[in-house]
Amino acid sequence: MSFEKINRRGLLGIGGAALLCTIGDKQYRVNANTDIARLSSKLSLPPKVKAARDNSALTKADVSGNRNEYWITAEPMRWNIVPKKRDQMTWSSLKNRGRTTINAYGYRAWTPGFGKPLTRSPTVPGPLLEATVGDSLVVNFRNLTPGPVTMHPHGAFYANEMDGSYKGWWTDPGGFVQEGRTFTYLWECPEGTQGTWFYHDHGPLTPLPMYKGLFGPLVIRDPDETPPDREYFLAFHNFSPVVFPQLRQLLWAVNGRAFTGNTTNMRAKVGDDVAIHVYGADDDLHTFHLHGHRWEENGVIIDNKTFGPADAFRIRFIEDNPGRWLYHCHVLPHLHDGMIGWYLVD
Ligand SMILES: [Cu+2]
Repeated sequence: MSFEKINRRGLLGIGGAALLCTIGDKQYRVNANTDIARLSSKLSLPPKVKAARDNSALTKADVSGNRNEYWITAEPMRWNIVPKKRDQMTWSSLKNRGRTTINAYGYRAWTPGFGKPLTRSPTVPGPLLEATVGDSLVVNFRNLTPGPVTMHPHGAFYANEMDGSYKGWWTDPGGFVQEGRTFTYLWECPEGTQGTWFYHDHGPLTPLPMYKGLFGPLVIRDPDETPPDREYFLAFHNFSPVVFPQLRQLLWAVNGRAFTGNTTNMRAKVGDDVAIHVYGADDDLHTFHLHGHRWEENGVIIDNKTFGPADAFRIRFIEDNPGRWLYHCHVLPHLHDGMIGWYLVD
């Protein structure tokens, strides 16, 4: 068995090129007809993955501080990007844009021991993972999708084997979680890890599962900071016809939905201490622009912030301006094709 068979360039090139995405210095091809189950069956198992038992048994001694434990699945699902079928701002029907329900992937949180799901279906983005400086995040991850996928965190501290990344021959079991298997990740949150982060798939099929919806917010809180009155997490990303054959056009999304009334409605009252966490979960540059408001960054007052892939940040302000406001990406085609939402202040 030749390890060279796992060459991802060859793997994702099957079926003809439609999209080239670059990770590091390599380009990968993805298209709408890419069959993940079929592709996965061609993958050879890296030796450490083959040798591993079903689970990495974490002992209590491994875990420092408070144990913040999660049970998370990755699952295939049907997902409607425009469930209201309308753009509320223009009150126009979006029927002319074609079908908006796709075969996506989502992460979903469960009660301890994978007892019961906490939401009716998986979601894009996945559930919020939360910790405070000093805590450990213990994430029991079960893969219910047809190909190997993982969870890889940004920001937290983790040992090499808890990276959740595919590394070819050197891949650890957490970097190649096969269908039906469970892996327990331990991610620590020592001083210096506080902030707004996110997590996403980083398995051998990268970037396909991430395009399909496998990402979600992660926050590590500073215990010395007063919690805000209102808090929102916004992922900026897209759904491409290159990955979803159901779509007629590329749709730009916030938290898995496109257009006002479909994307997250943020709400606050005058006087509230508001925190908005934003992260980029696709390949593009975006901006976060909020009407009627401004905030400080490095001593400069701004109302629009540019961010790129995997950038994450938080803005915070005391609400002083009631009304119906828009937030959106200021890259105009993104704005036009869905990357916009409401911020409603009483
Ligand atoms: Cu944008």
